[in-house]
Amino acid sequence: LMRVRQVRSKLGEVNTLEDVVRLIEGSSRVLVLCGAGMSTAVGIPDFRSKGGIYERIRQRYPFLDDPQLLFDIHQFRLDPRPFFELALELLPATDDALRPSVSHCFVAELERRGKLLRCYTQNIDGLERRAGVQRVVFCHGNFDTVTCVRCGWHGALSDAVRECIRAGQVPCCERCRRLQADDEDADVEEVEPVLKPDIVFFGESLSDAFFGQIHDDLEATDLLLVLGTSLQVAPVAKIPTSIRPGVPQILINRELVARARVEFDVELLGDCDVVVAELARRLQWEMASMTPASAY
Ligand code: CNA
Repeated sequence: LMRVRQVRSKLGEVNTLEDVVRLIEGSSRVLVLCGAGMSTAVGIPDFRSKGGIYERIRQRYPFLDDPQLLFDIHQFRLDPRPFFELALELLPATDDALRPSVSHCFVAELERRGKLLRCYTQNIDGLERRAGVQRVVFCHGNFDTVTCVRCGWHGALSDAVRECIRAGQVPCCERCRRLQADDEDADVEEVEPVLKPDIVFFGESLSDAFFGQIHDDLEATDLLLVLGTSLQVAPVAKIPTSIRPGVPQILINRELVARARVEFDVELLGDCDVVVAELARRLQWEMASMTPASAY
């Protein structure tokens, strides 16, 4: 059952799904730009949809002017507790409970077929990697590692740290703790040695991986596929307007993306898993995981 809700196109009103199929067939350097909408089907809420994380923040902290403040680095330094209270909802499970979505698998399939130039993800759930995508740039970092805000110690997110966050506590740097315990003159007024997950907060710079790669990729790509993002967060949001003119741009999202709508050649509106499953069917790609979770 086809549930693409709306198809708009600068390439012509008819057969736009076929246009996209032909563009994918003819492309060898697809740049995928994706966001939280890729993972909602597997149970991770996005930021801005109804029932999403921003709505939960508004309910939980009605006195906050802006839900974004929970992910603001200055706010985090002042008080990291609200972030960690919410991190539970963004923290990927340790086990295999969290499976990549059909859309993640579609990106992996693009790569397997030698068509993926790069996947730029704003997501921090790491599901691209779990789906097997290797040519991925985590623009906003991810939860794999943590850094001590006081001493700069950097390491993997251990099970102990994960447990601590799951228990609703603020994880602290053991190294700093030991030094503090040994040093009787320690200044108790010093910054708390909080372990901050290496995700990019508002007010922080994007990963080096992003800046090291994006310029070349903007030049090299021959097709842009934007999946499950409201394109509200710069500089990632500027990718569609920074690509060479003439490179086709496709949006696959539940809703139109207001700020960039004039940029897209085709807008396939609907659940991204449903849309990419239909594309895969028309491309005659046999893929193991091509049944949208919502179909069950
Ligand atoms: P957003 O602003 O919440 O936008 C998500 C977009 O996806 C919206 O336009 C939705 O309509 C759309 N959408 C939601 N579900 C689907 C679906 N099943 N199919 C198609 N479209 C859908 O989130 P963005 O990614 O644009 O914002 C960037 C932030 C969100 C990044 O910095 C992320 O780190 C952050 N984030 C990440 C995760 C994650 O890692 N899974 C979860 C929540 C937030």
